[in-house]
Amino acid sequence: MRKGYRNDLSWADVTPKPLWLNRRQLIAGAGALAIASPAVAKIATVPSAFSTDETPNSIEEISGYNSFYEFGLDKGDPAANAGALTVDPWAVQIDGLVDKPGNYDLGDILSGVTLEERIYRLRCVEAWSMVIPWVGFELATLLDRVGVQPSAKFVAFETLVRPEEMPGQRGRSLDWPYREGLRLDEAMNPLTILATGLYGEEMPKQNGAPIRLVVPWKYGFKSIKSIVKISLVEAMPQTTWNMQNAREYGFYSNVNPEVDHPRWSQASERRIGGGFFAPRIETQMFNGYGEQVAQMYAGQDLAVDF
Ligand SMILES: Nc1nc2c(c(=O)[nH]1)N[C@H]1C(S)=C(S)[C@@H](COP(=O)(O)O)O[C@H]1N2
Ligand SMILES: [Mo]
Repeated sequence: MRKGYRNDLSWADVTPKPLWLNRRQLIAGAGALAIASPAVAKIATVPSAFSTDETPNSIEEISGYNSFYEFGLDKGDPAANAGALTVDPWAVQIDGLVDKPGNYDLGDILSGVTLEERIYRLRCVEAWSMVIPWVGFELATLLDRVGVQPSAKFVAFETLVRPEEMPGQRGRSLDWPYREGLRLDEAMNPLTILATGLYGEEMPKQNGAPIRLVVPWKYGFKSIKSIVKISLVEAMPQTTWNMQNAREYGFYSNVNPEVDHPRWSQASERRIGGGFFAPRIETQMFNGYGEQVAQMYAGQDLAVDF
C-alpha cells in the first residue's frame, strides 16, 4: 500500500465513537427521507484508498467557514444566507460534445452510482486548508454514462444563477454564473469527484448543495459548487477567477508551493481549527496528490501553465 494512504479508514475511525453512533443513527433515520432526497439515499460511506488519514476538520468548521460568493464575501456569509437556496428539484444540463445530452434530474444522475467517502485535503488559494470527509462519486462515471465524443478536450461547469435566493448575485462581485473548467484528462482522473454530501450526510447548502465538484490537487476555487451545467467542449473554457484576474489565477491552478501568488507566498498554509499559535504547515506539491496526478503534466512548465 502506498505511503500516506490507507484503504481501511473511514471517518468513523477518526471520530469519537459516541458521535459516530449518533451519526449512524441519523443515517439510518434518513432512510425514510430517501425518496425526497436522492442525494443521501445511498450514502454507504464506503471508505476509499484515496482518503487521507489526517484528522478531518469538524462539521462546524467545514460548514461555518466557507467561500461561496453567491451568498456574500465573508467566510460566515454562506452559512448565514444559504438556507434560502432551493435544492430540490434540481437538474443538471449536460451538453456539448456528448452522445446523450440532456437536462438530467439529480435523482437520475444519482441512480446507479455508488456513493463513497473521500477524505481529502482542501487547499484554498488564500493559503488556508481543511480536511473534509466528502461523500460522492467519480466524475468519470457520469461522463462515461453520457458518452464523451472524441473531439471533446475540456469540461466546463456552471453554478446556478438565482439572485432571488443568492444575495451575492444581486451585486457584481463576480461575473455570474460562477464558471470553472478542467482538461478532459483531469476530469477523468479518479481523484476528481462530484460530491453530494459530507460526514455521511446531505451536503450543507453553504458547501455547494446539492452537487459540487471536488478536485483536491487544485486550489479550492476550481471545486465549483451547486452545479447546474456541465459542457464537453473543444476549446479551453472561460473560468471565473481567470476572467477576474488572469495574472493571479491561471486555468490550471494546481496547488504549487513553488509558484507564489503575486501578492502572497504559497509555500505554507494555515490549517483551519489549529488555533492561533499552531505552526503553519508546509504546502505540498499538488496538495500531496502528485502520485495520482503529476504524470498528467509531464512536459508542461507549471510556472507558465499555473
Ligand atoms: N459557485 C461557487 N463555487 C465555489 C466558490 C464560489 O464562490 N462560488 N468558492 C470556491 C472557493 S474559493 C473555495 S476555497 C471552495 C470552498 O469550499 P467549501 O466552502 O466547501 O470549503 O469552494 C469553491 N467553489
Ligand atoms: Mo478559495
